[in-house]
Amino acid sequence: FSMEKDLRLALERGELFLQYQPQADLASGTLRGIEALIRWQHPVKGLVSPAEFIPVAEETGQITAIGEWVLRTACTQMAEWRKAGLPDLSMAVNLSIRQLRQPILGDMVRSILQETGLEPRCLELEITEGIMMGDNQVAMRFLNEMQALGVQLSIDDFGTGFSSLNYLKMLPVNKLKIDQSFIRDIETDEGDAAIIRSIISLGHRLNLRVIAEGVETQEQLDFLRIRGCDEIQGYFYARPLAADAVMAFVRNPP
Ligand code: G
Ligand code: G
Ligand code: MN
Ligand code: NA
Repeated sequence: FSMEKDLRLALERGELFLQYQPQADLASGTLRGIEALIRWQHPVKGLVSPAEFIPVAEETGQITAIGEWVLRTACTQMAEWRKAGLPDLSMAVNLSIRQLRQPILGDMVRSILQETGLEPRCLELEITEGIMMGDNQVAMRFLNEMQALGVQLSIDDFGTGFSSLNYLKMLPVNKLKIDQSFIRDIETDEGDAAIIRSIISLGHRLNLRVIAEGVETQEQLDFLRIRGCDEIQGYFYARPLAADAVMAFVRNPP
């Protein structure tokens, strides 16, 4: 089993697909956005986790083609749902650092938006703090271009990476996503609770929305709501859904 070779075939054979995880507004309890999450149904190995194959795709450069497929598929899907009556929500797509170092990424996003007719404000791009490391000129130009276009930007896994608050101030982002590792023991670990409170107030002082990931219980949700967190994502509200289950979820939310 060579993952690199199989991954090359995966795109051609249609083994990659997306799941969609709903995100809720904490104040109103309503659906606010959706994150697209890649999945790989390998013919022999079964379901392979992106945690396993995305790092390989980044190393081999295959992330370029895969990333373009993810963007096009997610935007096409969202444009379809918008036509079918889905309200004005955002579709969040994960970008890897390697994609952000490519000068053509801006053109790609713009042409995909044009092709699909999706409104720029309905696309949200998730980047990680790692973008602040090393030469980030290309990435900064891309982020500024996306902001000017009206595309939303968020920082994923916030709090786990190399975090320079000085860079955070310069990044044209709209939202912080608190990493799920801080949410897990929210009720028992005073350190995690303190970090969550700090991220929420930091985000709000910088005029950013704050979303918590990996919320699995009512207690975690209550903790976050009381502390003023804006949104949640996690199994408690909804698991990642197959595309054909999303409209049913929208019509009949929890
Ligand atoms: O969905 P799951 O928890 O299995 O995802 C594991 C990891 O894979 C997460 O870090 C997530 O951000 C990442 N991931 C999921 N979908 C994509 C994608 O389309 N592109 C990139 N670059 N990463 C993704
Ligand atoms: O790194 P990123 O935030 O993009 O990855 C999100 C990942 O977290 C997805 O792979 C998704 O499957 C997973 N996930 C989403 N909600 C929950 C949750 O409530 N609990 C756990 N353990 N994982 C979750
Ligand atoms: Mn993400
Ligand atoms: Na995350």
